[in-house]
Formats: sequence, C-alpha cells, structure tokens
Amino acid sequence: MNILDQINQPEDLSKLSPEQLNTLAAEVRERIICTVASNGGHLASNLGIVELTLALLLEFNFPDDKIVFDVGHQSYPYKLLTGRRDRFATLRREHGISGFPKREESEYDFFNTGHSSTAISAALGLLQADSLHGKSNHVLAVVGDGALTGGMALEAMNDACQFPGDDASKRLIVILNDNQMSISRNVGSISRHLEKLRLSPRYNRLKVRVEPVLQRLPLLGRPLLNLFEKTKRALRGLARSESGFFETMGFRYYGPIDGHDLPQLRKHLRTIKTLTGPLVLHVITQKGRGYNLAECSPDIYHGVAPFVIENGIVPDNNKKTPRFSDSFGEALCEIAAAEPRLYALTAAMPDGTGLTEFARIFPERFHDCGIAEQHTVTLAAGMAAGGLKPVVAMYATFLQRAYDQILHDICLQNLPVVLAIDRAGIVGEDGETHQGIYDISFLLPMPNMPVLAPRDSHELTRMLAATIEINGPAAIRYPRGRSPEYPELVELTPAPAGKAELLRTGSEATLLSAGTSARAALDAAAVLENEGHSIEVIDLRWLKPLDWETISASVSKTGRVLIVEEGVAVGGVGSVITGRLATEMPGVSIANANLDDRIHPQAKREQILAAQGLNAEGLARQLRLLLQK
Ligand SMILES: Cc1ncc(C[n+]2csc(CCOP(=O)(O)OP(=O)(O)O)c2C)c(N)n1
Repeated sequence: MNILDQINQPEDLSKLSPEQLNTLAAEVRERIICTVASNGGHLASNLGIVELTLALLLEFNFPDDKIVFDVGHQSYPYKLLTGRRDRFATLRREHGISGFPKREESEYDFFNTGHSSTAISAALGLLQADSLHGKSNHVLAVVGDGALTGGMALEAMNDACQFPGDDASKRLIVILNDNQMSISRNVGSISRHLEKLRLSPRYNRLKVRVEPVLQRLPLLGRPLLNLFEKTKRALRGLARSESGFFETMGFRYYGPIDGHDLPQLRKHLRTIKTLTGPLVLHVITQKGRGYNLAECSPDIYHGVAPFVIENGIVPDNNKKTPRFSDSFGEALCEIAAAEPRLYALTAAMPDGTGLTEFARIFPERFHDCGIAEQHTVTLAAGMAAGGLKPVVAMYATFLQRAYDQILHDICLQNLPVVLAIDRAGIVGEDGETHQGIYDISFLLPMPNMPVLAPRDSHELTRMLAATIEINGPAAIRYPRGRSPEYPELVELTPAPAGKAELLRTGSEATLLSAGTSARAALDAAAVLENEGHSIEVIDLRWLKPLDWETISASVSKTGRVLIVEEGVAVGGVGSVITGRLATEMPGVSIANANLDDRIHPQAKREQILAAQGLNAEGLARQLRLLLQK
C-alpha cells in the first residue's frame, strides 16, 4: 500500500520519516494530477503547495489551531491529508468533495472561501472568537501573492493591530504563498515589492534565527539586556527598510524561504510559533511543481477542464461554435480599431475574459488591475468621466464585489462604462461561490443601466457595438462556454437595439426568454408543437429597458406567458414582467422558470439546469401546465 492511503488524519503524518514524507509528497501530487485530469479543477496552485501543506499539518495542531485558505482553490493537498482521501475522486462532482474549503465537509475546514482576499479578515474573526472563549490557539491565513493585491487583504492587515489588548492578532500567522503568479503574471507594486524581498533574503534569514533569542532577553542581566535592546532596535530598523511594507502594516516579516524544502519549512514554522504576532511568513513556491506542462504554463493549468495526462490536451468535442469569451475579445478588437476612445479593463482575468489578444494589439488601451474588482470599476468610471469609453470584462460572480461602485460611481453619474459580464448564469463545478446568478437582480434596480443578454455569439458582437454607442452605462451578460446554435433562425434579420425579437410565432402561449435560454425555449416550443400546441417564442434581448410593445402584443394575443431566465427568481426579469402584467394586463396566466431562492451547489451545468427545469424538457413541462390554465 502506498503511504497516502495510510494517512487518515493529520496525526498519522508524525510517524513518517523524512524519506517517507518525500514519497508522500510525490503521491499527493500524483493523486491530484489524476483526479483533476478526470474531473477538471485547479491544478497548478495545488501542485505548488504540497510541501507547505505537509509542514503546516506537521507543525500545527488542527483542528485546535485553525487555518483559512484564501480563495481556497489550493486546498486539495489539505483535503487529501485531513480525512477526505477516500472521497477525493468525487472532487467537484454533484454531491462530491468541493474544490474549495467547506465547513460542512470537515471539522478541519474552518471558513468557506472561493472569492479572493478574505482569509486575513476571517482568520482575525476566528481568533477574536477564540480569545473571547478563553482559547490560545493560532489561526493561520494562507494567502497567495495574487490574493494579497485584493483590497480586503490590505484592509484586514491595516486592522489587525488594533484588537482590544492585541491578544487576538498576536496569534495571527499569515503564510504568504508567493508563486509570482496570480492566474496570469501578478501585477502592481505589491508584486514588485515581493520581488525585491525575494532578491534580498539575507537579512531576513538572520532575523528568524536571532529574534527568538531576543525574545528571551528579560532573563539576561541589565547591561547585556541594553546591548541586546539596541541590537534589536537596529535589527528592526533594518527590517523596516528591507521588508518595509509588512512591518509598516504592523506585521513581523520572516522569509523568504523555500516552500519545497520540507525540513526548512518545518524549522521556520516551529520558530515562528513561539513568537508573538501578527506575523507574515513569506514562502516561495513554484506553481505547477511536479507536472512539467503545468510548470511551463502555470496560467493554462491554473484551472483546467478534464485533460489527457500524457500530453495535457483538453478533449473538446464541440468546437463548432466559438466560446463567448473569445467572441467578446475578437469583437472588442474590431471595435477598438475604429474607436480610439475604447479602453479594456480586467481584474486579474485577462485570459478567462478573452482579452489576451486585445492586450497584445492595444497595450496602451488595456489594463489589468489585479484582484481588485471595486477599484477596476471605479477606475473605469474615472476614465469615462475623462472622455474614454471603458469596457470592464469581469465574471458575474466577482462583479458582486463592485456593487456599490457600479451604482455610486457609474450609474449615478450616468457614465459610459460597458460591463461585459462573463460566466453569467450557472457555472457548474466550481459551485455556489462561483455561480453567476445574481447579476440580473442586482443590476435591474440600478438607474441608467440597460441590461442586455445575447442568445448567441453573433448577438453578443452586435450588442457590444450597440452599447459602446450609448452615452451612458450598459451591461451585457453572457454565460460560460460555447455559443448555442440556431439553425432554424438563419434567415432572421437582426433586431434593432432596444427591441425584443420574435423567434417563432404561436397562438396559445408566449415564451419570453432571456439570453441563451432561447435555445431551450425554441426546443420546448418544438416539443409542444409535436403535441398539437402553438407556442410563440420571443427573445427579450434587452432585459432593461423592456420592449413592452412587443411583449404586451404577444401576451394579449396568447393570454399565457412563461418567462425564462438563468438567474435567481427574486428580483429577476421574470419578477419585473410578472409585476407589470399583474397591473396592466390582469387575467393573463403567468409562469416563471428561473433559479430557486436557495444555494446552488456544484454539479455539471446541465445537471443544475435540468434540476431547475431550465432545459427544454423542464420548459415543456411548465408549458403543459400553463396550457391547462
Ligand atoms: C474576488 C475574486 N476575483 C477573482 C478571482 C479569480 N481567481 C481565482 S484564483 C486567482 C489567482 C489567485 O492568485 P494567488 O492568490 O497568487 O494564488 P495562486 O493561484 O497563484 O496559487 C484569481 C484571480 C477570485 N477567486 N476572487
């Protein structure tokens, strides 16, 4: 039996020799590569954190001590070694092990994460609670160099030193897992500062050896004590000049140390455990370590779909239509060639949002702000106020961070910023922290903000051009993955901006669909036609302002309406239309197909849509019920 299969809890690690621990590290990597190759998931970050995870589990006493993984996408080795090995093959599957920390999954998970830069705040909260409960354990926050660029991490560091009696923050240990990468290369002055620290480790190595001695000073005689006090002050002064950022924020800084040298890691962790914090241990790791392809291209193997281990290729059987992100990127390049005021922004997701090519062609009109969604949105507003036409490309789930900035900085000033909202709708295996299902509900109440949803990539291209013409804000939401196809609509002339579009005529019920739900809507209408019914299908296109003329004309003809959207029920376009029909056209039979007001955990996108009745069969079911009214 291999070693990994004998590790049922962290205590089992302490029985292993250094050689066995090295073998175990290799086995952990192999298990992660095999599982991610079959289920998809975050690969490179997990391969980079194996030795660090082993060291933390060996030197701290979880669950008495606690740990919070920032973002949480690097918690696979921790999961494998904290009693979840047997279920690890279910990673990211329906009812399986989550790809992120989950309190409901294990007593070793202390705080759920998924969005970046929350770990230090959460760790401080856990510490404060433990202090008030009379406990004196440590709480660790494992934070990547990318996550450290997020405003929340900096707010938490700023706050850490002012807890009552300073007791809680004294036991706060931030493990800075520096692999020099966010998803893409890390950006900004913090990243540059870390690079300086990596290049000048000499003094800090000395410090980690000297500090524990200095902390025992009161045991020494007075003259020696004074001498050591002076030395200590001098050392601290030097520390400030070299590791200035962290020391200025009130943290003791140690490192940088090699994150793949397990004995060294353990030695440093043993030392810092005896010191009073808050402190930062700067650990250098290599993203993708142990899988050559991921070492060479850590960005590509940050998050991957199932792939072939031998060559890294992701089989894709459905290359017929483009990915929405790619269509967006291509369309933006075309528009930018003719519109010199156009400027593209992203918050650490240039590849995911399809902006890589734009950044290459128009480097002077592209900016990656790092993991800083709030700043990105307000920066765009500032650019718009200065006469530019900024387009912010962001995943729906991360745009949630910038709610107030959209309202306060864009909408209230009616500034021409286009929000290109990628991964809108169900994302699937990343689970509840990443579902992009709230954007319709939080954007519809925003004054001045049109909200558009293309049914395919051609529509996305047209809508992008239309919104850039608007002299005010606009949001376009489109889902993850490839565009659906509509062979039955090839003859259709594109509708003008602001208009809904009749996709199929019918007389017994109207199916109003938002975005790519049009595909399932047309399929459901075809099913019902086979059963002898006549269903009208209208693509709303603009969820705000609504094309009420087209909607009301159809509904007054059919007397029945089913409204479909891939978003939560509360505050969605269905609720807006339902409310208006109730007052303006009483007597109409109304049904809604959308997402229940509850958490939607991980599963394949198609599984979740089917469970929520948002596929063709589900809509056909709802239509049959509606036709009985
Ligand atoms: C608020 C927010 N924005 C964007 C992301 C997407 N995201 C996931 S991991 C990641 C990079 C994190 O970099 P780092 O903290 O250095 O960890 P690494 O992946 O390098 O291990 C990003 C941008 C996110 N999870 N949360």
